[in-house]
Amino acid sequence: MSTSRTRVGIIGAGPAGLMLSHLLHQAGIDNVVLENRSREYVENRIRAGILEYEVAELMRATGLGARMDSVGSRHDGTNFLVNGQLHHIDFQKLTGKHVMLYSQHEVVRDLIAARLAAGGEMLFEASDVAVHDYATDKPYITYIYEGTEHRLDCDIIAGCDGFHGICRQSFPKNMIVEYDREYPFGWLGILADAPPSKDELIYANHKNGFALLSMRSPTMSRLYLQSAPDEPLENWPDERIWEELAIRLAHEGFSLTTGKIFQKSVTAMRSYVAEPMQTGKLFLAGDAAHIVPPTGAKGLNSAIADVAILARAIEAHVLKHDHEGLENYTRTCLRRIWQIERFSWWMTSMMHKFDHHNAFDARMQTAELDYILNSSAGQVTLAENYVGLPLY
Ligand code: RFL
Ligand code: PHB
Repeated sequence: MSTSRTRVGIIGAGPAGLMLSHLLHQAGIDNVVLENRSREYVENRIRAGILEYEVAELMRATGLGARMDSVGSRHDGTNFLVNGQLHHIDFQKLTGKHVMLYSQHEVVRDLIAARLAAGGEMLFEASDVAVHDYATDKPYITYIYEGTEHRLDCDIIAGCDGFHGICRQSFPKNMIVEYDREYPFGWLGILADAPPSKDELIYANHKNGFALLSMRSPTMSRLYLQSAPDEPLENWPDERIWEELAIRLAHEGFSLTTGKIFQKSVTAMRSYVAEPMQTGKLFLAGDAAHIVPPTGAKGLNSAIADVAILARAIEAHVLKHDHEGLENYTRTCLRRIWQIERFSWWMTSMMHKFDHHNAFDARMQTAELDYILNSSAGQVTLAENYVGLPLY
């Protein structure tokens, strides 16, 4: 077995692991990223699209703003469609902030490019990754790379390995308390070669179910339909998808631009939080510790927020021997995470069709939307959460 050493061993090259690596490098703290998939795979994995205001600012402040500001687009507001009536929420007017539309896989590409340019060590296709002795001051990670077994000694291990990763599962038995909610629906998502039918997103509450119009570029649309959580894709030939989107998104003056669908997938929806997010020298960040339904566009953003907090805490620990940030890591993250969980659950509850709703429940949903979209206090609540709560 070959042995090497670094300060921080990072497991997972998603947005959380890569951003942590980038932030630590900028603070002068060496680190190694271990990822079990290939670089090509992670760079092409289609997921989120919206960056909160402060996440976009963090990208800019750490030298990652150039492509985001040229290829991405700034959204000063968004739309809610209820009962065929469009309501515009003006983030800029309500909060002085905006969001950026920029694909998660582009963020991942930018981060990988920045780490490579800085000579960062990232090992893709590392298998059998396992964490050891994290309850001591000498934790280490073992893995197999190019057929050889390796051992990486470090001071701290960051578990950024997503919901199905090994780090959370490596916590001592019965230590983690899990908070979980599964929703009785999923989202059928498509990517299509079709110019976006609107300049900003449309979140639609329709009697047939939720729909979302989003986009990736001036020639590419990203659209979603509420479906069963395990909806078979065979039920949805392209024509049926376009027909249903046209029904759910219909309103005065709107016409849906269609085009060739080149990607189709179904994602089940859940809310999940694991407490605590740390044990000894092992720290979880991003989807490894929590999941939100995508209705609030928060998954990627909360992963970045965790590692911004973790990087600061590691920096204070390593450079100033100030251990408070690391000791309080779970508490600091979870306060923000629970706010995000609440917002994502609330947006999901307000915008979807629930089959178990009776006539009263349905009226409650309509009344809530009426209040939120028409009262200035309601609009501020929505906008403030959507553009993102402060990172720290
Ligand atoms: P990631 O992105 O899952 O990255 C974890 C990385 O760890 C690797 N890994 C391992 N590496 C080594 N050894 C192991 N044993 C490993 N096990 C796993 C994985 O290969 C991966 O590279 O987690 P991270 O960094 O915390 O980032 C979180 C975000 O990716 C996630 O919250 C969002 O993408 C969620 N999400 C969405 N969020 C939004 O805000 N808006 C969206 O529209 C949106 N759409 C989505 C989504 C998540 C999806 N998933 C999970 C299937 C659409 C989908 C389909
Ligand atoms: C997306 O563009 O994929 C997207 C945007 C907003 C959401 C979820 C997904 O709330």
